[in-house]
Amino acid sequence: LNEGIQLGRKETLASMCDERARMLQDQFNVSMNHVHALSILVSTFYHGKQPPAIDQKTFGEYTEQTSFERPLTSGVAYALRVHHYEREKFEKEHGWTIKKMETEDQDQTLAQDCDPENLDPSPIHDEYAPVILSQETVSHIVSIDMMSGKEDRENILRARASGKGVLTSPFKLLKSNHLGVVLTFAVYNTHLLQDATPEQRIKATVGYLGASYDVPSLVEKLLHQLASKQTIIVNVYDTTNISAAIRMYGPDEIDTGLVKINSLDFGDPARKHEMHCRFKQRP
Ligand code: WA2
Repeated sequence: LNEGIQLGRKETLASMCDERARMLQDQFNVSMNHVHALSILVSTFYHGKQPPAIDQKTFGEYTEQTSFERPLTSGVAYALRVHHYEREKFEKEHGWTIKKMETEDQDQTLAQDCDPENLDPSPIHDEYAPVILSQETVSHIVSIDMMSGKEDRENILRARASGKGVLTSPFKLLKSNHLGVVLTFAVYNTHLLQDATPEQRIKATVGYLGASYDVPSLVEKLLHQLASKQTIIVNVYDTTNISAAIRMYGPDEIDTGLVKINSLDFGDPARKHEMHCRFKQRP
């Protein structure tokens, strides 16, 4: 009889975890597809028209009104590829300088609220990726060079060489107290064939469309829609480096016996994620 109860508990936990993992993965996939579509929108209406047929006002309104299409995201933005020889002209045209991203170890009191007005100009590099269009929710990143942040830079380089949507490891997003991830799609100036080489892709790159995911608050919102928060504890991990998993959501894991592990597919084969589910109480 006891064995039967144990088996029932195990099955209950497994089905609850499967359901949550599937929901999270599906919602992530849906928003990834819409971010991809946004990168085509920018390609068509910003780069495909002379002068561009999208400005900040249009992009801001469009992305705000379609935000329901991108569950789990906290905002989307577009960063333009600017070579150093174009910098002066670019800055004059936009009326602002390209800014360096504020990092953790820098003095926060000098740049309170990450107001771009208080940030330092980006030091000289071959190229930059300043944000020129943003959803209102992430307007604080406008004018910041996304290549000046380690995680954002790695994503940009990987996105443009691959032509695929790519994800960062979890890191503390600007103006957020939680760990989040950024999804990036490169925008190209020509129609590239499916089998274009990385070199052809890099050469044709004109910008980067990105979305930020504030994982803890957005996963919380998702799981809240389901009852049973009282029954099970859910954790989400980035397990790309199996010996140093990063907890993205949920409390410190304590051993309560039974645990169900589901792998999550967030669409970037270079990153691995898992959901761990446990009962709150022992039987
Ligand atoms: N978006 C929002 N908050 C952030 C962030 C980011 N990156 N990086 C750090 N905090 C415009 O890949 C291009 C968005 C980067 C895209």
